[in-house]
Amino acid sequence: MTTTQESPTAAGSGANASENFKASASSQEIADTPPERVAAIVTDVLKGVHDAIAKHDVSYPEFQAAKAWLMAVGEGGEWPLFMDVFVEHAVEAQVAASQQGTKGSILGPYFLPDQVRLGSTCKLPRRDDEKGTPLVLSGQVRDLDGTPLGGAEVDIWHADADGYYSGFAPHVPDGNLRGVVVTDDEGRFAIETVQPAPYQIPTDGPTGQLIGAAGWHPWRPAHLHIQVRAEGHRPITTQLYFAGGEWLDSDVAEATKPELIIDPQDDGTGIRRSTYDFVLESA
Ligand code: MBD
Ligand code: FE
Repeated sequence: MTTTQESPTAAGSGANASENFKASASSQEIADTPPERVAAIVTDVLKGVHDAIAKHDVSYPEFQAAKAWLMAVGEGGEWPLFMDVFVEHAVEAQVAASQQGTKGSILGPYFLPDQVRLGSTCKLPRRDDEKGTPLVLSGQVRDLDGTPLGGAEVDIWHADADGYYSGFAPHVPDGNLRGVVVTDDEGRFAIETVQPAPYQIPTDGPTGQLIGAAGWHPWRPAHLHIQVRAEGHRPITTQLYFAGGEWLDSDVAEATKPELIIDPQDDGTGIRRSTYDFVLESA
């Protein structure tokens, strides 16, 4: 078979993010939702399911196929992947409605806490033979009123030039292309890394099988994940995308926003450079 890029296996690309989610669940905010609200939300979710069954005259074999698929998602550890690809953008839109400053985007399943802390001008950890076009992202973190935020944390993680994430794809060393960059006194940072590739949902796992069965495509455009944190300020979780990049207009996770597209330019030495400033709201 000749394809420009091999389809990643679910295990190889790290679709199984369940263990990471469970391990980080203590640091994540898990709601203690009152019964009336649980009832109200779940009633509407179930009504959506019941309505779809009636509308499409769903058969018993289709109902059993759905159960088998749901079991496979759990057994394959793909609930974080499925939820973040197909549901998280709707939650993020609710949060975004009340957040000023830099636009947010979804966290996704591949964030890892406690990565190496780096100075304001830095190079992300990478392999000696790391593939990919050099990329430098620089900018400033500021308050809504323009005050530079020194000592802010720019937590960045992204896929490599083949679309794989460290910590999830077994062949990529831990910590690769991840770091917590601390801004200087003027809130500035300059991060050297490599251009990531688009991300393909693994086609052999249940999420990929659903995508195939529905005739959709399994791609996210190339992106950098970034979470910016500063004392006394509301953190922002976002992603940056690349102008002209493939899948920008049809992200399977529906997580792109026009304000989050950068357009790095070659500086004449083969390094692509872009600036992006992050603006945080006071907490
Ligand atoms: C990703 O890399 C990602 O960012 C999201 C949101 C879902 C799946 C893979
Ligand atoms: Fe991602």
